[in-house]
Amino acid sequence: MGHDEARGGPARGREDVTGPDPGPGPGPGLGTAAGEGTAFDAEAIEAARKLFAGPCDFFHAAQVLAGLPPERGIEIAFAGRSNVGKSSILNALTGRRALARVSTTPGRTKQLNFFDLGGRLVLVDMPGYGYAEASKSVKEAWQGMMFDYLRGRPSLRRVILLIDARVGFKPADEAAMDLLDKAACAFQLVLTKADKVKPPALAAIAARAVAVAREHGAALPEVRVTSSETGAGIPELRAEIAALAA
Ligand SMILES: Nc1nc2c(ncn2[C@@H]2O[C@H](COP(=O)(O)OP(=O)(O)O)[C@@H](O)[C@H]2O)c(=O)[nH]1
Ligand SMILES: [Mg+2]
Repeated sequence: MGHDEARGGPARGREDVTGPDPGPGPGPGLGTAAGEGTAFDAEAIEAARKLFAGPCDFFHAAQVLAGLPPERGIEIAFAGRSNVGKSSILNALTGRRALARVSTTPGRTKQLNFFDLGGRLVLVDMPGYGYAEASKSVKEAWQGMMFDYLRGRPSLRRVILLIDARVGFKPADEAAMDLLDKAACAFQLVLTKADKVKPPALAAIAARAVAVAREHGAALPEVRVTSSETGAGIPELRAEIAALAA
């Protein structure tokens, strides 16, 4: 379908329009938590559902330094602390279990795992970070590996940075966001496990996330609030990602 140029985006890392149609206004409900939330019409939601319900095939695993696959299309990477709910949200987005199972295969958890979504997008499952007990050298190795990927990958259009709504921001998340800034790699904060947090606390962490996003040059202003358990926010996140597809 369309080429990159058709999207009119300048250098990656600074796009800020996330949906095809701003719609009548940001719904205040679950799913969006930003001053300028993007609403998606039913058509966009349905097109995204179809895209994510179609084939999604694992095709490559990389220890970054050892070799990334040739670029084959727009990449969207998922990152976050271990246990943030990354496997769960990948399953929720694609409506299947196989995708995340590949990524939990022993030996693959420290790799970048690449999935082809219908020939139109590449989803990249990044290794989890931030084990409290990890040594400094392990943390540095992880950062080096992540940074190598983030800064040298023109097809990487966006990183979805997951934050556990119950836990909030940890130093490892700050470090990850600093890396993303340094790599000029556009990222979006997405809160996970919204079902585990009562509405007032959820509103507070969402507001905090919007404030954090403002502090980071590479962060998109809009924050999404999701639950892989209830499906809240998932169709909207799908639509947002699908809007980047070729
Ligand atoms: N209640 C609830 N639990 C979740 C949600 N997403 C993930 N979890 C749980 O959080 C734990 C870690 O999830 P997982 O997807 O394996 O995290 P990963 O380490 O980031 O891949 C598991 O026990 C999941 O069942 C969610 O949206 N709601
Ligand atoms: Mg996982």
